[in-house]
Amino acid sequence: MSRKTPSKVAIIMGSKSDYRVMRDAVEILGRFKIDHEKLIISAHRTPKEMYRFSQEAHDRGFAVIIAGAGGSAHLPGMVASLTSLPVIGVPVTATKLKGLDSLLSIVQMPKGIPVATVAIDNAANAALLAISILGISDEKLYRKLVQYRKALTKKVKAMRI
Ligand code: RP5
Repeated sequence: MSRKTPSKVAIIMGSKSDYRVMRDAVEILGRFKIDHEKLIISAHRTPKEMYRFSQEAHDRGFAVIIAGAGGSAHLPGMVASLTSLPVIGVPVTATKLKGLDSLLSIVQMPKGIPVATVAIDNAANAALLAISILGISDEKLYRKLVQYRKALTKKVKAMRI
């Protein structure tokens, strides 16, 4: 199926418990007025739903998928294996290994099936990366991102010790 330039972002996560981290992505996408959907999909506990979502994501108009999971975090990698849309993985702190388990699960993808992995619990960066991707074909959005970064620069320049 062919589509117009898609601009919707999917924010998926393995459990409701991941939302305390993933809400940062929701907040950033909201601030940039990016159309998005939040879904709970578990690689281990709802594998059939994960498969269906991944297969349908392109036709549903998603341009980027942000996937957060903790522990043995297979969700981002499995979704990336089932769709050619860009997948950004967010390692979530959920176990006694404090997110390192999740980080290594997400980042160590085999050659050919990439997942863009952000820092542990850094869902905000996942959203900003998604916005950078969308900004390639949306000049207005790109300019907004430039302004956002200018504000960060200003903030740091104003820092005093
Ligand atoms: C992972 O297990 C989820 O992504 C979550 O981070 C973790 C714990 O899930 P719950 O036991 O809170 O449902 O699959």
